[in-house]
Amino acid sequence: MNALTQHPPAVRTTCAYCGVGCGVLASPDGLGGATIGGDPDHPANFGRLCSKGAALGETLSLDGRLLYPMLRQSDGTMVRASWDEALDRVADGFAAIVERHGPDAVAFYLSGQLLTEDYYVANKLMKGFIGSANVDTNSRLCMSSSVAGHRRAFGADTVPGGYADLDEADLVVLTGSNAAWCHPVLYQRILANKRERGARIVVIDPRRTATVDDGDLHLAVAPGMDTVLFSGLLVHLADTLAFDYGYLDAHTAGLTEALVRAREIAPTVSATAAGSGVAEDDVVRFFELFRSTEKTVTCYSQGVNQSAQGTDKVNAILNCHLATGRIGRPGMGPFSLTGQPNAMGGREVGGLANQLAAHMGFEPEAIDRVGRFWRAGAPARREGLKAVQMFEAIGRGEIKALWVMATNPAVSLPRAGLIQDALGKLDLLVISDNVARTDTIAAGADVLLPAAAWGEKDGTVTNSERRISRQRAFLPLPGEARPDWWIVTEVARRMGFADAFAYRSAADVFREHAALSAFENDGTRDFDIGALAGLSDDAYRALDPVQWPVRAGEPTGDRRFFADGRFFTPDRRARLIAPEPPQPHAAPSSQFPLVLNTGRIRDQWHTMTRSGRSPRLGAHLPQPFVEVHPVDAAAAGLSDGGFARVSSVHGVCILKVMVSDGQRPGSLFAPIHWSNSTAAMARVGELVASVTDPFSGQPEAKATPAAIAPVGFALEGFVLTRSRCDLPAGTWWSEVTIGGGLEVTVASDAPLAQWQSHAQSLFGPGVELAEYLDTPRQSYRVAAFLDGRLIACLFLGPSNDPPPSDAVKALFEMETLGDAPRRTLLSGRSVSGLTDHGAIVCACFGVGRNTLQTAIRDGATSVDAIGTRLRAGTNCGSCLPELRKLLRHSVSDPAGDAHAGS
Ligand SMILES: Nc1nc2c(c(=O)[nH]1)N[C@H]1C(S)=C(S)[C@@H](COP(=O)(O)OP(=O)(O)OC[C@H]3O[C@@H](n4cnc5c(=O)[nH]c(N)nc54)[C@H](O)[C@@H]3O)O[C@H]1N2
Ligand SMILES: Nc1nc2c(c(=O)[nH]1)N[C@H]1C(S)=C(S)[C@@H](COP(=O)(O)OP(=O)(O)OC[C@H]3O[C@@H](n4cnc5c(=O)[nH]c(N)nc54)[C@H](O)[C@@H]3O)O[C@H]1N2
Ligand code: SF4
Ligand SMILES: [Mo]
Repeated sequence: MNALTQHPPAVRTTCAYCGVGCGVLASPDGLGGATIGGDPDHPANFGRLCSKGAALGETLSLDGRLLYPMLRQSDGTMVRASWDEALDRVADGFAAIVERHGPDAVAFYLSGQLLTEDYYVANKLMKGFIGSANVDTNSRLCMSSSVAGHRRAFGADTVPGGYADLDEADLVVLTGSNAAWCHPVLYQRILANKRERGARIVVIDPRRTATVDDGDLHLAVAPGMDTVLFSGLLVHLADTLAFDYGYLDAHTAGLTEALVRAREIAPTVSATAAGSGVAEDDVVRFFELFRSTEKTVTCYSQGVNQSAQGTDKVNAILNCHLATGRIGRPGMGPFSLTGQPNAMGGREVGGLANQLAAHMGFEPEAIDRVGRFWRAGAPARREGLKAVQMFEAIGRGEIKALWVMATNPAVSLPRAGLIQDALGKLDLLVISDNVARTDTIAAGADVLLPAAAWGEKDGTVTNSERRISRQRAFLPLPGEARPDWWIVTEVARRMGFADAFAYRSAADVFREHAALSAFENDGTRDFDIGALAGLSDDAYRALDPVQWPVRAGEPTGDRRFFADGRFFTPDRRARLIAPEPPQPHAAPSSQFPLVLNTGRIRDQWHTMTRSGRSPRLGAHLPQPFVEVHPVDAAAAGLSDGGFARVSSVHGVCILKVMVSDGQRPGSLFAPIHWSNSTAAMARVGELVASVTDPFSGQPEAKATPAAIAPVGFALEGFVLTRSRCDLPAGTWWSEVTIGGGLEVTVASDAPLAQWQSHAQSLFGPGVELAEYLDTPRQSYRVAAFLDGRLIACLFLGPSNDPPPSDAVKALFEMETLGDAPRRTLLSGRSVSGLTDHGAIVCACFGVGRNTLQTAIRDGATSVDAIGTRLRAGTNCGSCLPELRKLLRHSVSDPAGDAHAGS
């Protein structure tokens, strides 16, 4: 490229997605898009990105974006408004309700996807100036059990170690974590340690997930029974004299009670095995590995946190590390893997309803200190309502105004349907989002505020290892979108708090946040970034990733907490905690005999508002599904690839069946990503009970009693379309982005004739239809052309033999078709040069299962050989676990029917 035509240099920023917090280099193309690469200098990823990060460039289009403020009119319609009108409506609405009903009649519901600066001003406005602590966040559904467990054991919400510990560990225990899919870059780092240093890996998960690599020990724990396993471990460590009594005496309290309780819960290895549902031999292997390996890191995520006993699970894990003194030193320690890009930043500002600010709670001294720092006349004096309680209070009409920022509660909270109804009851529902269409918006927003999105917003995020990194803008603000901190600041000014909200930039907010962390902090508060309080605008702009604490007057550099054995409790000793004996919360009944587990898939992010825009990401697991063990599938009469009705006492979903022996018998697993905006009857939050942990208030999202039964549709097929279209009433559908448009899977009991008569209205006026109907075979295919361009097609067949879409999709991407492909289109077969590559396994290079199987049959019998031949697996590595699985199955079963996804 000639120097004159070169684009501006790449902008260093941080990934939009998970808590690994990878550094990204974004090179804008000047046309609203950007090329994305990993930042080789970022200490979280050293240049690596996973499939989601690598596809960020495919998610930048403005289609479907919320670009202007919108206000509800008295007739119910939403119309575009000016920022002044919208901000006045929010400020006046909140002020009027506070005046009439008091500050606790209003609430904010925030998100770990806000930047720290956004989060800080929202928290300050509610807790400092409106005077209520009704600020909670989706982190309640995510990290709050870890927060509560940390605070009980350490006296503060401190993550002791860092990623480097995972490079140095000799044993990595992953419990309740599908890191291969959810923290992929970190997982690759753990695998590199295994490869290069021989580290052992133990995975504790009811499912055999992609995280279980060859040779690892997998403990398929019974749902919710981690406390039994870790109590048994504590007993075993005691009985084999593996405790570090010097450490226990000098630095901890509570051992006796914790050990007595552990002995009640899991007195012996066989009691542990029986209580946790793990084979005794495997329990012994795990206990021995843990006992004999000093450098052990235990990573935990939602299988631990999202539990009715989540906080006790966390403390049962922490007990084992404290009892062996394996904390605060290189290569060892407990490690909470955080979910969202800024879950940690939200905890730092105090975004949870039971925190005030800067890792301070509601102790009188803290209220006084924060009140003086903020110059707040009437700061909140007691904890506010946690998410589930907050929405219950909304349902009862006690909370009358709610501002939702950067989260989609009508999908992600338990009993999603009930949440949607509750939202509809509010006097004032304000939503700040990037997109114009979500289930939460559909609940009846009164004010929609267009927020700056990733790539446009500017500020900081903190990752799982306490590293603060800059998210930098590399695209202009589209339409009238504005940063969240600006929106909140403008509302605060209009509510009469202009002096306290005089920020001109994100840097202004950051400096104040940093100053508060150090304010009257004599070292008894872990969160201290006082050294950053004096950053100039330029220094903030250029800020390199930095791990906290960064105390004023101390050198910066990575550091571990608790190296000196001093904790943040009043006596500076850590606490071992006696957990409650775990009980399955609602025992399976004859009506709901199974346990529904929910979670994530590799290539989608939550409710898909960003990841759902990428064709590459959509290709991996394109339909909402439920995973079922073969024994349960046979008992219920389910067949792989068919449909099932999954129900709980709260609701019903209809999902595709995936039979997998990786599933624990008696358990079902369904991903959380689909909503009423992207599918019919696939919003699994609908089914989940709102049972919460007594300490953290975190809902149990992994174990809801459920039932499953087959559903037969007469017809099944797909629509490929450039834009959304209205399907006949009663159609089951789910959509995914593909090259050039959307693929909508459809299933229906309507007669073919009804579909045929619907075809014209389906694809709009003026289209030219090419049709093929074979009534005896129940097959109907129609393609719609407008001015010679293929704009949509519909393929339907009997549900036991639905038409495959791969070949048609390849033609659909071409838009204008020559004569030959136009003729072959309705045959559904591929034309020469376009092969049927099967479901995509490697998202980076678009390599499908059929292509991989052919290569394996042709002699590519290792991951490396596949990489050389097809490049699959050579970029981000997210698909390596699936490649290995395909290889395994192709060797043992040459016809090969391994599910790439399971
Ligand atoms: N691809 C992708 N990555 C993501 C996200 C995403 O949406 N998509 N979201 C991010 C966010 S916000 C989060 S919080 C993290 C979550 O990351 P993870 O916690 O790793 O993901 P989940 O799939 O929610 O659940 C992890 C595992 O817990 C297991 N589990 C269920 N019950 C139990 C139990 O009783 N005990 C044990 N030990 N395990 C159990 C489940 O089978 C599941 O495999 O992922 C982050 N990364
Ligand atoms: N059953 C079940 N339920 C779960 C879970 C589970 O495992 N099982 N996991 C829980 C967990 S761990 C989490 S983290 C939650 C996630 O659940 P949610 O937070 O509800 O999911 P998201 O899709 O991430 O929602 C983010 C919304 O904010 C918008 N957005 C993104 N960036 C910005 C921004 O900068 N500003 C503004 N204003 N808007 C923005 C997006 O368009 C999107 O609409 O789900 C929870 N719910
Ligand atoms: S692991 Fe993937 S999703 Fe997570 S921050 Fe890194 S690139 Fe982004
Ligand atoms: Mo999360």
